[in-house]
Amino acid sequence: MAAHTQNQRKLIIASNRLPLSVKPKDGSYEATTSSGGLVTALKGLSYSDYLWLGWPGVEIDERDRGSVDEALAKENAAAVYLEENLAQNHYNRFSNGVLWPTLHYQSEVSFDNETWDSYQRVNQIFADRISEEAADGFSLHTPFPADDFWRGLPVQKQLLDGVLGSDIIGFHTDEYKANFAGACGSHLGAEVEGGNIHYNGRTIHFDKYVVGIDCQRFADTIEEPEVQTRIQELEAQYKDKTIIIGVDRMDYTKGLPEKMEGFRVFLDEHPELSEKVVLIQIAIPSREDVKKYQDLEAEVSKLVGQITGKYATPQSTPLLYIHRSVSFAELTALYSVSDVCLLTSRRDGMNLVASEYVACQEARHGVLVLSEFTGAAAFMKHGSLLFNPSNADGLSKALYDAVTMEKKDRKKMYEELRSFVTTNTSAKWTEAFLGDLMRLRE
Ligand code: ADQ
Repeated sequence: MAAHTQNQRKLIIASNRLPLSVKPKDGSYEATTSSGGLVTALKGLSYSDYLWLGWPGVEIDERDRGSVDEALAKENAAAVYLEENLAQNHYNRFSNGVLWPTLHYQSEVSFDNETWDSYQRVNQIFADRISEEAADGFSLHTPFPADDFWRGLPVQKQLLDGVLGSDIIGFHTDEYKANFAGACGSHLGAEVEGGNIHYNGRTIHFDKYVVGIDCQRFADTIEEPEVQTRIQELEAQYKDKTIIIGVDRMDYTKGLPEKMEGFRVFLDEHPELSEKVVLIQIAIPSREDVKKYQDLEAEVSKLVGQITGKYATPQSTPLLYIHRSVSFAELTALYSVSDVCLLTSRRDGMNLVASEYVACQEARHGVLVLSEFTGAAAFMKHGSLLFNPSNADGLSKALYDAVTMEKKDRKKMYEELRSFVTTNTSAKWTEAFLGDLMRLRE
């Protein structure tokens, strides 16, 4: 969500979690940057006069709030304080348990009135906090699903009605945009006309805003001496191997079990490659207190064990699994030395890892093997090998084609990807979205 204050040109950004974590330090508090797609997408923000509002991620005792406010103010941020139980019901149970799966085309959700009530209360607390705003915009970072998935949600009309309280609504792709417009028409009787939705006597602008990354940040990081040293170390260590990289939050939407199944089929079909390739899979811990995510972690660990158990030798393993966060320098070095990037999302609003990989491949022209169910596939289809992640044979084939692709074909496909990623940056996205927001206000 983004808004401009009525009297000033200050930009207000509101998201459930702040892009910062607060921790006690030396009797006071300190704020450090946290990770995720939204944080990355807004890294290129060219506005310096902004305030980011959100929940700090933990319950903060009333008497400590002054020092937390102080730590956050230094980072252009302010906390929306929530009691632990309310925050858990709102975030883990309704947002992660009902909304997130529905938006990612999953029909199995467990709805109950208590969590819905908490969700509404938290939204009211946020709304009160930014109530002086005149114009505001809503940007959806997930897919918006086809109606068969959306209409199953008992409170779908209330949610649509709430989102239509914005003046401008942004989506990643034409598909999500069309699904949303269709839902507003069918369920609320709203009238859709070009890029506008007419509802309750108001006109709401909605559009596709292509989200991107700050390519220069990656180019600059690659040039840093310690990253160059790390790149050389990795190249020496894996000089006889084709490196396949995967970077995903540990989330069922990212299709990690599907990736492991497909990789297993790939190795079963091409056992001669088991000592010639290595899949380095970084799975960033996410939503670890939600049971579904704990089960997922156990499932992925089991599959990793089965694959390495079958194919690792005392000298080499075709699979390296890293279930923790890695530094930005290390991430950049790994992207740079990899010949292939494998992304297997079952559904993904966009997927910025695809763009980050491309930004680090100026020299190597690596191949992007990309699930057709990512938003990114809508834009990067000509430069990547697309596949359906539920089809392990198809995944294996796409991976084999990537690993064995000729240099000249790699270069040709890379040029396509590069042109998309360098044109559609995060700066361009914020300018387009905020530019429209400002035009509407005026
Ligand atoms: P995410 O689901 O979080 O984002 P994604 O777009 O892949 O997914 O972005 C993940 C981000 O986390 C990347 O920028 C990546 O570099 C970063 N990251 C990876 N490893 C990290 C680490 N160790 N430490 C810190 N950061 C790390 C949601 C939607 C996506 C949509 C984005 C943006 O689910 O579909 O593309 O928002 O709109």
